[in-house]
Amino acid sequence: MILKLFPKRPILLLAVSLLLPALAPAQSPTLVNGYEPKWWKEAVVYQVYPRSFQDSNGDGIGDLPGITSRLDYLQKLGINVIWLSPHYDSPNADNGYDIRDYRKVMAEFGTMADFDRLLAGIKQRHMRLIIDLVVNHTSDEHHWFAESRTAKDNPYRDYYIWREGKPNPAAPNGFDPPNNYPSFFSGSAWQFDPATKQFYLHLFAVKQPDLNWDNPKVREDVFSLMRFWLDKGVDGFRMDVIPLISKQPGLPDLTPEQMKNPSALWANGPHRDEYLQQMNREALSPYDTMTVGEAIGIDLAKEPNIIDDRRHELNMVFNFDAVRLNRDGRMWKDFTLPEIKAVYSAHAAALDKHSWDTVFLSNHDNPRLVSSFGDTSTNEFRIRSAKLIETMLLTLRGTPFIYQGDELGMTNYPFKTIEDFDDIEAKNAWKADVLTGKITAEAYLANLRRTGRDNSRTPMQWTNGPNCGFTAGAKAWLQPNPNCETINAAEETANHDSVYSYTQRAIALRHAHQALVYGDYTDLDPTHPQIYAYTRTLGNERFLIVLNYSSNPTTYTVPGGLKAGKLLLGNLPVLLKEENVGNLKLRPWESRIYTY
Ligand code: ISL
Ligand code: CA
Repeated sequence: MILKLFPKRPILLLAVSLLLPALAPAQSPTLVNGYEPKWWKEAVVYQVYPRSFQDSNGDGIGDLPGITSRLDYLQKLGINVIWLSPHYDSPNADNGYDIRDYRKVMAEFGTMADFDRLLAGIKQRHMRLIIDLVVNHTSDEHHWFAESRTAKDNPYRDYYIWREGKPNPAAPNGFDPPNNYPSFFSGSAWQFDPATKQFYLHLFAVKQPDLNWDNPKVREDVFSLMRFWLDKGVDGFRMDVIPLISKQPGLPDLTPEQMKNPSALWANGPHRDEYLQQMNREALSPYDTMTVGEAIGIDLAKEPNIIDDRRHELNMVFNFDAVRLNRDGRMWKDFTLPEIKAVYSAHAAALDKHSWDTVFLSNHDNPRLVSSFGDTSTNEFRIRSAKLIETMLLTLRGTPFIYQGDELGMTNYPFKTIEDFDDIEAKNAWKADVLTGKITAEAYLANLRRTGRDNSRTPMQWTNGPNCGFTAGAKAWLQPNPNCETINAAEETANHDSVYSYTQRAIALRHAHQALVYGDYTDLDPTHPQIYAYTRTLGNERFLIVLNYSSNPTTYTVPGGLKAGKLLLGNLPVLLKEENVGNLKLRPWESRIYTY
């Protein structure tokens, strides 16, 4: 058509063909059920904790070549995106969440060439990689901080948050901290630094000083290191405690009310959204990225401020309402199925089609999924409940995240003494609470065995061999769980009825049906104490998911006269007569996905 217009003028023709697209209004994407389709909405994400995934050189510490050697295993599972917990140079005060050099790979994990090989291997298998962006704080060994602490007029001084202490002759060093902020890892959030006789802020460990994001140079340096990894071909970021970056002006003391949940204040600073929009503009928008923020302190109702796609900040966040249902502060607390269902109903109500959700019940900061939300009273119930929970995660609305080992039904570890633990959060609290007599050692350990982060950090269980096949070396950095005797990838990848093989089938089902991604979600029976029954519908694609979240059998009548149609996937063999019926005979921890 255009040729007819300009027969004799090729240059003009070329110019017009280049210009026209720019002139034509941007094609609005074809929405699916009102959602803008995106690869990261259709993805299933798998979190790798590199220290515990696979050791390749026998030093007992997982590493990047180890992960590369297991990419076929992940591809076969069917996952689309790998979230790699921090791989950067770090003195490991908090296992990598304390970064010394953002452009260098941790020596224990390998070299930059190892990283490039890992990334290439992931791309070859049509998967993607997001890395962990830890920029609320750095390591105190990062050269920015090493410079900053030398002198008050050092050009990097304002990269961190330094304040005068309150004179108090009785206090160590003669000063009390600038305010009453507590650290997440026990004690004050302020550390006195003798060199300049001032305190610096560290909301986490003493070796994790908080960056001052109000300093535009800090933001520029962060955006530049993000571009460094995006230019390498990384597909996005999981952002560590990112809402905490905008501090309260004047840093006044917390009120007694605020002291009950400081995150709620710290996560809602005055410049948070401005800085995230600047980050999106200057570091993310030039690339096709996925971003997920770790939104501690953000109420569900406020999440759209960060994830509504019209605000150009982040794609999604981790909300902790579900995963921390079994916690009251640090203490374990029992929970009920209606409480779980209430979380997802609240999410469905709070997040419209411009605000995409995440679905997860495990990560490297929480105890093992099946031990916390399933039933490990028998091996059979461990397997069934692990499959049931994967069914739930893979059919609810939002991008599902699987943590390494969940696909095997790995459990908590039988920790005995405090010496068995590695986690700084656990060790600091032991000093702060047990050694000061606030809580007995027995009570503390009993709770930690159920809630401790190290439960998820024990090495991946590849075989029933020495060190569970995690390392050919004599000793792993953290003891592998002896139950790899029965729970291991080698056995499960060869067993059609294993948690691994079932999870593979559930992921394949999600990939095959857009309704399980973009479909409307309806909880059919929110108050039922034992059954979780919900639908996902998109046009004439209609799915009914029924989960018997209990160790007791039951006969369940699907509400609203709804008939369960064809069975697509069950975690137990199901007799034909259980299709096209309204009454379902459900065994303990049985899950079924039907059309209807
Ligand atoms: O909830 C917690 C504190 O009580 C933690 O488990 C956790 O510290 C919090 O969720 C923030 O986690 C992130 O930042 C931490 C790091 O230790 C965690 O591993 C990371 O996920 C500091 O970087
Ligand atoms: Ca190693």
